[in-house]
Amino acid sequence: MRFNHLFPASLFLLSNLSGVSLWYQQPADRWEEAVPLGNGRLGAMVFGGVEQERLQLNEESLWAGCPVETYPEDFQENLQTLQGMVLAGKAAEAVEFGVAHMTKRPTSFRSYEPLADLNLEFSHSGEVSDYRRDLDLMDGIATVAYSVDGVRYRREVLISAVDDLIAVRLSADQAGAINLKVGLTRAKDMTVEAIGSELQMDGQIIDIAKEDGGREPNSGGSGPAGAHMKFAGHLAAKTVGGTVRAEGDRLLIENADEVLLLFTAATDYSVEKMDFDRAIDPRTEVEGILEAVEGKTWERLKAAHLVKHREMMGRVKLDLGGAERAKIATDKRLLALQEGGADPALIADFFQYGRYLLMSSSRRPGRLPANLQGIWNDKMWAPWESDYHLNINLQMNYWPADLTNLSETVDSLVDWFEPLTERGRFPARILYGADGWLTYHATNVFGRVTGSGSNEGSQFNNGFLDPLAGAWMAMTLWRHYEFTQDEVFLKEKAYPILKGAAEFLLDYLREDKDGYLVIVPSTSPENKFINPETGKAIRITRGSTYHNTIVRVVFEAVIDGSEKLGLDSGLRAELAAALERLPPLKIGANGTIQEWIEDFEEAEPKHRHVSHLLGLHPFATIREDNEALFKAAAKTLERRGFGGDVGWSNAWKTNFFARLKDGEQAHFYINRLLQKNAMPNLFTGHNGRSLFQIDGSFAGTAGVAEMLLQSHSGSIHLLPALPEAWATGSVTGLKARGGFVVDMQWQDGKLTEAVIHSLAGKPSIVRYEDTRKQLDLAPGERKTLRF
Ligand code: FUC
Repeated sequence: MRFNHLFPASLFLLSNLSGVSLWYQQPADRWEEAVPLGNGRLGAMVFGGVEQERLQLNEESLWAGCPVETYPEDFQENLQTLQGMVLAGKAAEAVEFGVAHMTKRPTSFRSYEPLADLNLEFSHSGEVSDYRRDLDLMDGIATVAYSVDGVRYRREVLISAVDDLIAVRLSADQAGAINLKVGLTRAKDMTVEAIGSELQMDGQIIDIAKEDGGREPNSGGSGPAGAHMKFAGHLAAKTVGGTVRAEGDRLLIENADEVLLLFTAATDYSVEKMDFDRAIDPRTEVEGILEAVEGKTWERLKAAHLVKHREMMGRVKLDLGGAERAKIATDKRLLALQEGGADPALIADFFQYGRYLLMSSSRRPGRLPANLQGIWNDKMWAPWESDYHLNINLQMNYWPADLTNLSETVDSLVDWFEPLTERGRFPARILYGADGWLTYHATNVFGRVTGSGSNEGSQFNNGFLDPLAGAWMAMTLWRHYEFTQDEVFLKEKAYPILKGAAEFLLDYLREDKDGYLVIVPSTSPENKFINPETGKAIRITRGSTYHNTIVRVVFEAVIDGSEKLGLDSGLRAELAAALERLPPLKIGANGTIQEWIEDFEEAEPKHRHVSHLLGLHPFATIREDNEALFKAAAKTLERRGFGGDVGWSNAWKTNFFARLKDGEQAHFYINRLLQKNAMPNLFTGHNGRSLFQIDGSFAGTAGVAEMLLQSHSGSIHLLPALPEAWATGSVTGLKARGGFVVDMQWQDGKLTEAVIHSLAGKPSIVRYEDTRKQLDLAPGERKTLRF
């Protein structure tokens, strides 16, 4: 088939100029060129091929494996031995001991899997012209349009959160022109039956042991073989004109004027049980969803979807200038940026795309958080299992949630996190003899709460050395409360979870030789220092700055929460006393914030993690009013540089520099993220532009917001880090802590007007440059400030 790439300007005018979209003049060749859709539970990547359309599908809970916990024998006794070694400075022996005695197979778990592919095979011949595919972010609709043999064809795809299904609508400008075959395929574990105008798919994941030829990328093992999660899907085709009938395991549609395909899927997973549950019949679930839309037309489904989608996406509008570049295809704009051109409007689109991705991967009807790839994964064994990583990645996923006015995306996180913390009480008691709960750095839908890693070394060094990862994650709930001021959420969700985290930490702290309370053994994700005695790189120590910061912010939050709720005065006093005894943040001989309690040299000075600056971002223990720490933080970032250009790390640095009020450096890093890490569909990679991870998108979006508005230091700081490149612009709908929504306009680098809308009636101080204004608004009241 010949392909005419030219796209006439007249067709561009028909496209949606007022919205924000990704658009292309050719179909996707690779997955990283396809565009994502999602409703929080179902996901699809739309390729937009002319003869072969592929919709790569996901369902959020479809994981291989089953619940597996690994409790190393005699852990508590061995922990005491290990603590003794670390406190006595015998780091090398401690690691050897830990890996040998405090690990257990299977060290890891299986992967999040793709659901299926929905394949549409069209019988076209002749030259294709006027091709265009786009993803309208404001509408949540992917559209493919092209002409063949004088007929203009149009394909629209949406995933409705209202009706919980995928809808594909095919139309043409001539009657009877639509001919195609519709099929559902999967690499394994699924059968498909075509009956009349419907396709029924039934699945049962069969995990195969390595010795029987199964795949095992984790050398420490990933859990037992067996018949695990079940799933089902159903597709119904309706046509206007023409015919539809079953042919083999596909549907054959002939001479239709219009086609509507409705698809939904379900598994037998239960988030309450954190397991599959044979009492759930996925087929029944699917039938229920499709019965509820019986008789609904495309127009009705689309209208309901648009109302909901536009309401959420439309809460924030961002204009950084340069909107005329929207007439250039997204991949070409990205290339131009990667070659050094400026495109502030592409940064604004990337910002909106991050919001779009978050609401598409973490929202009801979904009950699970956005995983390492959001919800989109085409690999039977995804990198890092596409899991929930709690030593930076899952935290990042929720940085933009409240800030960019998508607070309800946190609900799906809490649906999963709350039962996870309940499961985490057992290892706290059994492994540490402690109250409260814990989770380590990598977990999954089965609620893994014991250490994991690809092998014993990783299980110990990344996993068992970091039982504080969950406590860090819990601070996401505290921030959600700070933004929403939702007292019921505080009382019922955030406070009890944080209290459990604090109880664990309190029991786990030990006194060191200097009289400080420290976590021991301790680590700084996933960096090593040079052991001064052996000259070798090692991770284990006591009281890393990372752990000290987590302990501090969790204790402060629980003290604050308990005061607000009038609860737990005894615990509050204990936490306050412990806070006094935590090690202070230290500045090392080279002027940087010390990553470890001793002034060790980093094994990798440019390491992607910058966990010793947790106090700069996302927390606020390193603030402007402490000039020495602020300067040392800047020096730390200078020394770290952009390291290996890991996507999420470049995105984090945008946030760090925004907090340092350094708009130019923040701008450098958000550009660098797009230049070094963005793929044609604006997903970002872990290794340069490959190895997709969603966290770069989410942290990048949060970073843009932090450049425009900050509220972590007791004030609402307007335009704290505006770069020269965004001299004139506007934003509406960003949120600030204390229950505020903020709109701003600025010109030639100066704020001209801000509207502060109070939702909760809390007092606040509004800050711009050196001016500070006290605001006392009633709930629902708004005030316009002119500058
Ligand atoms: C953390 C990071 C890696 C990667 C992984 C999923 O462990 O150190 O770079 O992002 O998570």
